[in-house]
Order: sequence, then C-alpha cells, then structure tokens
Amino acid sequence: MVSKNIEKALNEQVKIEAESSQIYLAMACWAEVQGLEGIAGFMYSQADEERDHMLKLVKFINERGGHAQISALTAPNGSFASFKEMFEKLFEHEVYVSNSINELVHISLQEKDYATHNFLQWYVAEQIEEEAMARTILDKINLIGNDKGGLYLFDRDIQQLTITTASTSSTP
Ligand code: OFO
Repeated sequence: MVSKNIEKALNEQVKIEAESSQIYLAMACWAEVQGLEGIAGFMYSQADEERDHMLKLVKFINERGGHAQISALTAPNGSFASFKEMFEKLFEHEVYVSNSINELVHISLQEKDYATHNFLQWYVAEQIEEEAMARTILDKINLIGNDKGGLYLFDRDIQQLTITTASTSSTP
C-alpha cells in the first residue's frame, strides 16, 4: 500500500513522463519537417519509450492501492534554431528527469517504502542510460558543427542507435 505522500509524488512523475513523451514527439515532428528521417524516427521511438515509462508508473500506483492521475500537460516547444539546440534541450530534460527520480527515491527512503524504492531502481538505471545516450549524441553533433554532409551521415547513423535502443530497452 502506498502512502498518500508517495502516491502524490508518483503521480507527479506520471505527469513528467507524459510530458517527456510530448516533448520528444514535438521534436520528432520538427525533425521530420526538416527532412531528417533518421533523427525523426529516433525521436518518435523516444516518445514511445517515455509513454511506456509513464504506463509502468500508472500500473504500479494502481496495483499498490493508489489511484493514478492522468492530468493536463504543458504544451511542448515545437521548433528549434538547430539540431544542436534540440539535442541540448533533450539532454537538459533528461537531467531534469533524473533529478526528479532521485527526489522520488529520497522520499521512498524517508517513508521506509522499500517496495517503491525497489520499483524505482529501474528508473535510476534507465536515466543513467538515457543521459549517457544524450551525451553521446551531443558529442557527435558538436563534432559535426555546420557540416551538412556530417549531418546527413549522422541522420543515417542515428537509425542504428534507434535499433539498438529498441532492442535493449525493457518494456513495462
Ligand atoms: Fe527519459 O525519462 Fe523517462 O524515465
């Protein structure tokens, strides 16, 4: 059974994961209209993953005697000055999500809710992976700079990253 305090904190995370999905969906749309299919495909699959993260939380809250809340979301930013800016925003957002997961872990320990603490370890591991991936992408984008040919190759290569991510990530 989750306490009211834990239920509230988990529900806030439901909203964050839902907003993450929307943020990445908006990035996918922007990349798609720029004509970069690989980057768009990568962002579409990131959006799907974030929805899975949200669902995993929803199911956990309901299974533990709470009631998952599906709330209104803040509209995401839909355009970017460059791909560099887009991936910088992605990285910043993942760091923000990691901080909120850490805060949740902290609350679960304060309340001695070891079931929730154990459940959250999946998110802790996931955030390490996602921050590392965002950092790798940013390093590549920085190397490319303004080189159009480099961006073309990156767009082709990121599809491989999509395949690896999809096959290695766990589902809820
Ligand atoms: Fe990438 O954030 Fe979910 O957990």
